[in-house]
This record gives sequence, structure tokens and C-alpha cells, in this order.
Amino acid sequence: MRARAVRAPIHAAAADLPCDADLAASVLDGLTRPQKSLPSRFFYDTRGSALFEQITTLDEYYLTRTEIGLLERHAGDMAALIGPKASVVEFGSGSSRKIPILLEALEEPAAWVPIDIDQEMLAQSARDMQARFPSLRLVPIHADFMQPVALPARQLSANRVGFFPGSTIGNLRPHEALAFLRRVGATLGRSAAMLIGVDRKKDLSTLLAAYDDAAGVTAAFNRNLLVRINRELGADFDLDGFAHEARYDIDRGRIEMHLVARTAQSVRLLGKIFRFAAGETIHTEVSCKYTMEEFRLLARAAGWQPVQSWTDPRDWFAIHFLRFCDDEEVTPHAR
Ligand code: AVJ
Repeated sequence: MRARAVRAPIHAAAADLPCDADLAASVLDGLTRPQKSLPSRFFYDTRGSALFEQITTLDEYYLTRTEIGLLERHAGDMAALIGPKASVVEFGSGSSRKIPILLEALEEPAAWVPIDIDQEMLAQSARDMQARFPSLRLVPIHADFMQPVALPARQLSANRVGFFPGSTIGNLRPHEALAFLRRVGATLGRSAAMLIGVDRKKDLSTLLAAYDDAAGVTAAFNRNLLVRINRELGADFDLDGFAHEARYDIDRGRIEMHLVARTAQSVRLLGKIFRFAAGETIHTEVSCKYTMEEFRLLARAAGWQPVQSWTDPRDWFAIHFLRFCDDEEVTPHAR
């Protein structure tokens, strides 16, 4: 009898995945706006994902290590709130370094549902996790978690918890974050829970250094967008012609990454010419920072009840535990 090669078949949502046509349309759209911009979802090709992994190890990039510390210290409390036989749905699972900490603490976890756009990374982490948690049901889904994703409900237990670490929510603008949280609530279902990592507002120099490290890894990560566009769309961006810049917009409470044209120049792309004035920028990413109260307000507005949060001694990062319930449930009122 032939052994089954793949134990956990990967569910694909191919129609929603970023492809060449998506890249082309997005680049054409972004570069014709008054403030030129490129969507940050295109950072994560193979090289971009590797550069991001490298960022997470930098001294200046406190986010990953602070969040892992919080998970290690408080996984017991989190597991107690989640309860037994949970199905954990992870949005943008990436290299999956954080989920084992939670799964180790959970009582009889039922399933792990990683959703990621990188199919290779998904297959690799499914293999690693199956070896580490042999009795865990794996339901990998190859999809862009920013798009609506249908869960294979029959394969999941009733106790559902969303896991969204890394402050990836910060890469959405608040109105997008609100829509995302609402949609996740609808997807996971009534009384689902959510564990979500959120980077906090803090002093400017700490924030700026995290997005403009001395070794230049973040600069390479940012510029990799141009490398990708040159390769995949046959553009002729001069890579040395653009400088990496991280800014903090204090009013909006967000880091912005830009690529700054060092001199006036033009770029050929898909039969068009795009002109840059000296100093003109392409806006490539937002990374919104939230105070505890700001994030709780956002969660409430999206139909989630903030139940508990954990933070580090320096108040740099927070993990929030939320429960999804509609308003009637949270604040019962007489009719
Ligand atoms: C994807 C949210 C974890 O915004 O901090 C890191 C991406 N960009 N350095 C972030 C990123 C520049 C990162 N997250």
C-alpha cells in the first residue's frame, strides 16, 4: 500500500492569492497616485520573508523578542482563558515560532489552522508542527488572510481562538483593522476568542531604530520591493537611486516606511514611464502603534470584548485577549 505523502492537505484559495496580475495592477495604481505607494503585502516573496526573519533577530527590533517573552511568561493564563479542546486559527503564520508556546500550554488542543500566502513556508511549518505535536489536527490554508477565508468548519472543534501575533494588525490602517477584526469575528463565529499582539506607542528613538537598523537589513527589506518589481514586471528601477526612510507620524501614531528618490529619475515599467522628482518618495508600509486604551476601543468597535491583556515591564508591547460577542450580549438592555 502506498503511504500518503502529505498528511495535512493544504487548502488553497488560489483566486485570492497575490499573483503577477495583482502585482502589476497594484504597482500601476500605486505609482500613478500623487503620493506614490506600493502595498506592503508584496514584501513577502522568498527573499523578503528571509529578510523579515533576519529583522526579527536585530537588537533594534524589540517586537518579536518582547512578544515571545510575553507568551512564555503568560501562556498558562492565556490557556486557562481559552479552555480545553481549542482550534487555533493563526492569521499569517509565517515561520510559526510563536504558536508552539501557546499549544504547549493549551489543554488538549484540537486543531491548528495556519493561514499564509507562502505555500512553501506553510508546508514546512505543517511538517515541523506535526512532528512536534503528533496528535494535533493540522488544517493549513493557503490564502491571503486579509481576504475573506472560509474555514473548513467540520474539521474544527467548537472552541475557536484566533491567533494574530507580531503586531501585523499594525500594518493595516485603523479602518482596515476594524473591518478585519469584524470579519474575523464573523469567520470564527459567536463567542470565539482572539489573542492578538499589538505594538505600543513609545519614545521616538526606540521606534525609529526598530525600522531603520544600523546593519541596513530593514533598508534591504524595503528595497526588495523594487528588486521584485524589476524581476517580476521587467521594470528598471535603479536600486541605488532610492534610499530607505522610516518616519514616525506622531498624529497618526504610526511608523511609515518610504523609498526616497535620491535624484530626479524615471523608471520604465509595463510600457509606461514613471517620473520621480529628487526627494520624492514611494510610501511602502504603515505600522500603527496603539496605546492599551486605543486598541481596546478599536476591538470594541469591531464587536470584540477586551477581556485581559499582558504587557512587558517596559510597556513596549501588548497581547490582548478578546471575546467576540454582539452588543446585546455584552451590554444587555431592557426593551
Ligand atoms: C509584519 C508587523 C511584524 O510592521 O513591524 C518590520 C513588518 N516592517 N520591519 C512591522 C516590518 C519593517 C512588521 N510586521
